[in-house]
Amino acid sequence: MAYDILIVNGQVVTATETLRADVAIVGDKVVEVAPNLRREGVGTLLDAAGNYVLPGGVDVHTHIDMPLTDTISSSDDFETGTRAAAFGGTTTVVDYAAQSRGQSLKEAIELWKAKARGKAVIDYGFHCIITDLTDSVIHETDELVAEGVSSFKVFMAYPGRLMLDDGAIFRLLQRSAVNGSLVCVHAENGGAIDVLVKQAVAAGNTEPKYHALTRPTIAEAEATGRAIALAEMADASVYIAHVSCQRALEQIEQGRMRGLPVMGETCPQYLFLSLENFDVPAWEGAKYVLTPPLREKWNQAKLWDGLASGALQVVSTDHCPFNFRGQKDFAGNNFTRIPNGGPGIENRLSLIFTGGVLSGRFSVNRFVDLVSTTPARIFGMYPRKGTIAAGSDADLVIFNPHRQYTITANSHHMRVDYSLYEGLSVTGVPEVVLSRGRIIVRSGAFEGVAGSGEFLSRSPSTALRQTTRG
Ligand code: DUC
Ligand code: ZN
Ligand code: ZN
Repeated sequence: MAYDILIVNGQVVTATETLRADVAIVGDKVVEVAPNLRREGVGTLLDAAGNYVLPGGVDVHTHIDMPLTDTISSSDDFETGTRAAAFGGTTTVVDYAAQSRGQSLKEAIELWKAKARGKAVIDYGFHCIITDLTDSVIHETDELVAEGVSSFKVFMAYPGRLMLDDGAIFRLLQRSAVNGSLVCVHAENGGAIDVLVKQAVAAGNTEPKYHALTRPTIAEAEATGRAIALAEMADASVYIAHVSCQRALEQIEQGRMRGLPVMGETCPQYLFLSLENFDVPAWEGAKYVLTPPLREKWNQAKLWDGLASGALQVVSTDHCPFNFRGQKDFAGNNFTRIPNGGPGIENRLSLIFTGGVLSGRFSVNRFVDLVSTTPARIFGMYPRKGTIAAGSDADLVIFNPHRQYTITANSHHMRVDYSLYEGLSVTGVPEVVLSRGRIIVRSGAFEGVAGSGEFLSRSPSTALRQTTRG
């Protein structure tokens, strides 16, 4: 059998090994990984000399084409957002489809499928955000798992809008233990935060930095601990989304030390940015209004340590872009009206490679584990996604670990008018990106096709408990 594509001369990196090997592709699958594979009759030969060959990145936390209000949606649609992901070496996203009050979960998923269909350039799955947990919604979670939507998100913040109370979260966790789904939690104490927000506004403290100052780390830590306790009572696994600070991380560490199947992700913004980013002229601070918020800088080192030690298992982006002009700056002089969220889907691999591997914090294998393998495992996509092995999808990145570049909004591909990392120099660039055996990015040019990405039906993760106790 002649190979359609053969990648030669590269160093193949997985979560567990680094080897000099060729990677052979037939159709949309990797068929062989071994040294010196036959070159006769090969369709396309890709020379990866001097480069790593990585499994495509798996970003399990994005908000693409997400309506925030009647008039504001996140600024990337599934074409622009997944194209930018591809430029950054990410070949799978799991986006958050949101249930509106009164809506069935299936309606939410159908709506998100319609947003992605015909547009996505890489494969995509969905988690479903539950904002209205009725008896019928509880039953519906079983059906969604059967249809490949095997994870849900709940909010402990935003009372009256998105928040579920502890009883509802507990019921969902109990059900997840039965149907094999995974509950992802936005852990912040919404009731206390809302009081702090009202007090800040009443005192005239309305600039963007007060968004961060009214959401203290203890509010995140308390909710993280409560989510873990609820999961323990329900005998369920739990996944803590977007961990931003040491105090919340401690709660995860303590849970895991007690043998509980607790998992946590962090995001590049919490590793590279801090409260110091609010030291900019007046309303430019709106760019950094994210939830959970940016923290005091010393937390960054603790989060990196958590990634190195295994206390945190995933780096996702929480890509939720809003333009500075026309979306973020529409809020007037009031932080409560600034759309929360920032762009990042394109920057994750370069940032984590630079800050993690090149800074000596962890190995290139741990890097692959954090940005690809473990997210694929936790969310029921492994080994189809997240590794390089015979039978896996040919989602691959030829990654140049030496090339340096400066992140700027002028040169990024996300449809948003600013970068959280403007002017930051990083090293590590995806030179060639393949999605299911098709070259979609090569030498800085896009070669993919809108609509070629497919919906990924994800399994309940049977390996979950072993994975997390390891
Ligand atoms: N939670 C998220 O996961 N993303 C954006 C804002 C939020 O509250
Ligand atoms: Zn959240
Ligand atoms: Zn999010």
